Amino acid sequence: MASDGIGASVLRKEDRRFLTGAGTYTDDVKRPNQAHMHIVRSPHAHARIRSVEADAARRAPGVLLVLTGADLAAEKIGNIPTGWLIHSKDGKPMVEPPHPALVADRVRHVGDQVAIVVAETREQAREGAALLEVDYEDLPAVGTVSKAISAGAPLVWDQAKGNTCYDWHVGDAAAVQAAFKNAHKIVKLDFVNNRLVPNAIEPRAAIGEYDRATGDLTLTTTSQNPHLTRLLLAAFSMGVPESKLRVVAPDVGGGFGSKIFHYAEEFLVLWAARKLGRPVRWTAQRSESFMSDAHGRDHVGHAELALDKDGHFLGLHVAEVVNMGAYLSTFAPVIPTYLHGILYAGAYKTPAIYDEVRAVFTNTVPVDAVRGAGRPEATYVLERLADLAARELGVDRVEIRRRNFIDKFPYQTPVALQYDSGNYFATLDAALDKSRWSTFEERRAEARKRGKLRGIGISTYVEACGIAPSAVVGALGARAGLYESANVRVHPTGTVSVFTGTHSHGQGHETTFAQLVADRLGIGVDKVEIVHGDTSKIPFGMGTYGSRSLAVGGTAIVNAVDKIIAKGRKIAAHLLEAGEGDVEFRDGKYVVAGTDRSKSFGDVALTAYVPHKYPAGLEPGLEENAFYDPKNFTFPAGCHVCEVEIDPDTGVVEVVGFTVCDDVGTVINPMIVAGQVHGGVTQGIGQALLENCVYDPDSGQLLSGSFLSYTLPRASDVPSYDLSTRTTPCTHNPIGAKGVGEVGAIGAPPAVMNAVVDALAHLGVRHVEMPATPERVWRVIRDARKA
Ligand code: MCN
Repeated sequence: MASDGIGASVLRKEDRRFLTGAGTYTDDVKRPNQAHMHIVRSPHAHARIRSVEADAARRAPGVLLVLTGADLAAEKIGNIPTGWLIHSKDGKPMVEPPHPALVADRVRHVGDQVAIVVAETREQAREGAALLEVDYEDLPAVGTVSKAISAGAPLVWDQAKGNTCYDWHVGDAAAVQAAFKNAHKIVKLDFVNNRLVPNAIEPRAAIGEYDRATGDLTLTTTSQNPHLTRLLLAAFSMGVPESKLRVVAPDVGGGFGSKIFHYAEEFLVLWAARKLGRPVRWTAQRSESFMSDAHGRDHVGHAELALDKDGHFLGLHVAEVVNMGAYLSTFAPVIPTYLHGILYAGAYKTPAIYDEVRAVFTNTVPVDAVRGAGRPEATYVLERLADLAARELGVDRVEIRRRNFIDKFPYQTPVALQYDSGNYFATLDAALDKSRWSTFEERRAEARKRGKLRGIGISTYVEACGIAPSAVVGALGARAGLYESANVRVHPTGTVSVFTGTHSHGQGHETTFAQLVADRLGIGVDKVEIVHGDTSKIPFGMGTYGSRSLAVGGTAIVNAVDKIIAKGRKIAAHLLEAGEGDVEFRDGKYVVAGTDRSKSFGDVALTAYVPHKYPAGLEPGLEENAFYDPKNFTFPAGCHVCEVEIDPDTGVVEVVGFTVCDDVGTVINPMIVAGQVHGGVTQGIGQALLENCVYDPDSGQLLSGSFLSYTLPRASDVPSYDLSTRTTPCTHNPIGAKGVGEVGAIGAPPAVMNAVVDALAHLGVRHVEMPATPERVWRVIRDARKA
């Protein structure tokens, strides 16, 4: 292993610019003659637009352009499309309502875009917008899932009866019914998976530019997925070939899923720029982010687990209603279906599983992927059920998991997935050991002396990430392929530029991908540059989401590097006057087997570009492309153990210990992997204890529309984590890597909630809903004591 190759905690190359304030985020990009866009957003959750009076706004100082939904409709500009088609149980396609970039007739959530005002300055755009008069006729609204399915609920879309978008299922209903008939015990759980606002540090921003001479359009945007954005703009709204449209996602300050999607604002800045012949920019205010970034989670459901007398899981039935919001965001339909229902096997050999998912429209911001996306929701239900089953059967919580663990691989689950590798016992044992699980009761007793209720919780999760292969997802409704691309360009001096279709917005690809290449080529990490986020430079790529970048994008890179090595072998063999088959490539050198005759990678690179002594018939140059379509998902897994202390007088839950042992396959950079888990666990603790996006059920008003009412975890809310890994390599990619970007957010919430319930179990508490805020916990304790 090179000292900075695979397995080394190389410091992040990108941090030099980030830590010195030299990063270039979209809002840092300034253009000569730029104009500023302000978006007029609906203050109503549901209203008919009677009229828009724009004359005063148009006459306001500095205002250059005002455009409304009527202008959009007049130009017959296409709607924002959805990337996945789900079919209901009865085979019917989901209801797919139009999603215009500006609304002309009926607004459907607070924050819906009604008009844009473009002016010389940001302030003038805002002041001009204040003069725009929109006459709304308020309509009855639906603010929550429960309201959406209630009898006589107003309809968000007339064509979606009962507000239903689709009614999907996975698994075998009859097998589950049979399992329940033979059960010794059935454990039941009503659950809510609380709605989250993604809240990346950098708000969304976009700059549109139009070159009148060439007709070229450039969009600079906060995207996790620049090629997808280009494709959707070219095909649906801008009406230009891809060659005329460049999308650049420069440094992006976090996304957590919310920047995968194509948003209206990306079209609006381009549209306005083309009309004005000037660059047009927009950056969201934080309050705008709350009402326009896609949200996450938001499930309400009921689950039942059937067990035999020894605690073996026999069957699982889950029925849930999930929120789509007012429109279908880019990947919304797939999140609570193929990224959710198929996760209900978890780490267990449950032979029969059936999940029913009814997706509903509400007058709220669209709901789509947020870190974990569908998988935390399933893991939460399953891991809460495992704990409840243990308690109700009188079996130890750890023992019930061991008894049900999948122990042979590959393993075919009853809900479509085939796990390729894993060792759930190894991560469990390590986490138990490191968390000092066996001596917990001493700590509980000590805490009680201080008046604190201490609890410990466990979750043993499995994740499916790097969603694949394209043909399979295509059959399931994906309207895109899920491969990844790489271009590897070796320069004459032997340095390397790698162009990847993935996008890094905090994950450290510039370092880990460089390690991957450096390791393979036997050169230093400093010799490798990673380029991403610019459609004019890189081959068509699918971006970053679903913890796919290393397993899918990294494999494309490895495959391209292997082509480089193979071509280099021909050049080296010629230089060494040896047969190609006799030349080995190791530690950065081509060596004639069994001799000390060799040529360095640098010598070969130079020869490729100065081909004076060169194999006949071989092209000069050293540059290769690869597109990689994975054969399967990867299946990270692991064990999270959380310890909490609750103050019974205030209901405040303090996380006092958090231990994680994950299996993410071969680890490229342990420090970066730890950082990923760290961030994910913190978001998981946030979901469990603090974060809750609340809409008023009747008015559809966003009640938690700022950081005054929406709580993100801060450093003081979390302890130091004990993080470790145990490795079973992925069997179907050459790196052996599984994803890590979301594991923390998946494993953590049930570990925290199981700890909270454990702390309160002696009071007869069976379940506490997320987020376990002080008020909620205080009420639970009060009610339990009364009872
Ligand atoms: N890695 C590694 N060894 C492994 C697995 C991964 O060294 N066995 C490294 C990778 O090379 C990469 C990082 O860990 O540098 C994360 O890799 P991966 O699991 O492939 O995830 P992605 O790079 O595809 O990132 C997506 C994932 C998702 S889906 C969300 S949401 C998320 C996350 O990453 N959003 C993030 N982590 C985030 N981190 C930051 N800082 N900001 C976000 O918005």
